[in-house]
Amino acid sequence: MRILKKNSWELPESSVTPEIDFINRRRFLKAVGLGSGALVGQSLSRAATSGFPSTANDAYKLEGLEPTEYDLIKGYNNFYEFSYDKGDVQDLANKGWQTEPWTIEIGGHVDNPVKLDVNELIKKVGGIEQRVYRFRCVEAWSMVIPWDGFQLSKIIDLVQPNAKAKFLKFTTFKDPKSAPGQKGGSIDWPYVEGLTIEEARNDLTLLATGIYGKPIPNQNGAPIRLVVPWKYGFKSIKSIVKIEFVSKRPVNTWQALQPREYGFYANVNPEVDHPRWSQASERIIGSGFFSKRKDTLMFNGYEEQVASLYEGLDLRRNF
Ligand SMILES: Nc1nc2c(c(=O)[nH]1)N[C@H]1C(S)=C(S)[C@@H](COP(=O)(O)O)O[C@H]1N2
Ligand SMILES: [Mo]
Repeated sequence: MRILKKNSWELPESSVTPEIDFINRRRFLKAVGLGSGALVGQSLSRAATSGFPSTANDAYKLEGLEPTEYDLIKGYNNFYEFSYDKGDVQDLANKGWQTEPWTIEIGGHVDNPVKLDVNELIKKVGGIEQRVYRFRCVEAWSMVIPWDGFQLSKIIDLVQPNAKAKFLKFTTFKDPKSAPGQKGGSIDWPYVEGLTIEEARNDLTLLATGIYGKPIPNQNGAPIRLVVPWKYGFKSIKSIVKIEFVSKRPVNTWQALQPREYGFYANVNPEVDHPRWSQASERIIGSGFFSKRKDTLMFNGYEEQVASLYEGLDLRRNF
C-alpha cells in the first residue's frame, strides 16, 4: 500500500490506490456525520445571509446533470488554510473561525474604492441568484454545484476601474489562530489568485455567497468566494478579504508553489496533461465506491462562452 504524503496536493486523485480511496471514503463519511455522529446537528455558518432566498437563473442550468449531494459538497474540501486532508476541513473550519461579520476591501486602479461588510456589498450589487455550474479540480475529480451569488462584473461596475487596471488580484484572510494550516506548510500565506480583467468581466465569473440556496458553509469559503467554472478549482479562491485592480499579472499561490505544474491560466483542458497525470478524464464525486469517470470537456464545457478570451494564445505554453 502506498503511503499518503502530507502534501496531498501533489497526489492526483486519479493515481491513488483503491486502499487510499477507501480511507478517503471513510474520512468523508465521518466528515458528513455518517461515521461518528460528531457533527450531527451542527448549525450552518451565519455568514452573509443577505439575499436569501435566491431565485434560479435559468440561463445557467445544466440539462441532464444531477447536482452533487449537498453533504459531499460540504464534506470533501480543499482548503489548505485548515488541512491538506479533504475530510478534516469541515470539522476544523467550524471550530471557532468567525466568518460573520466580514469586511471586504476592493481597490487599486479604480475610481470608487470600497471597504464594506459583505452583506452590504450584496445589497449594493442588487442581491444574489442561483446558478448550477460544473466544477473540476486539477486533481481530476469533479462535482456539479448549485451556487448562489452574483456576477463579478457587478463589482467592476461598482468600483469603476481605470485604464491602468489589467488584472484582478484576490486575497484570502490570514489568521493562523483560527486556521491551523496557516501555522506552517509550504504555502506562503495568505492564498492569492488572479484573473485578467476580461476574464473577470465574463458573464460566467461569479462571487458565491451560498450553495443549494443556503449561506455558504465555512469549509466552502464563507462568506464570499470566487467561482470560475471553466478553470481548475484552485483558481476559485475562498474567503476573500481583498480584491485589487492591478496593472501587473499577479503570481497565484499554486504557481508560486510549483511553477512547472501550475500556471496563471489553469483553464480546464483535456488535451494538456498535468506533468504527472492525465487531464483527459475525471472522477465523478458521489458516483459510488468504484467511482465512475467521464471525459473532461474543453474549458470544462464552457468553450462557447470563453474560447474567444484566449484567441491566439498557445494553451500548451499558457497552461
Ligand atoms: N483560500 C483558498 N481557496 C481555495 C483553496 C484553498 O486551499 N484556499 N483550494 C482551492 C481548490 S484546490 C479547490 S479544488 C477548491 C475547492 O472548493 P470546495 O472545497 O468548495 O469544493 O477551492 C479552491 N480555493
Ligand atoms: Mo483543486
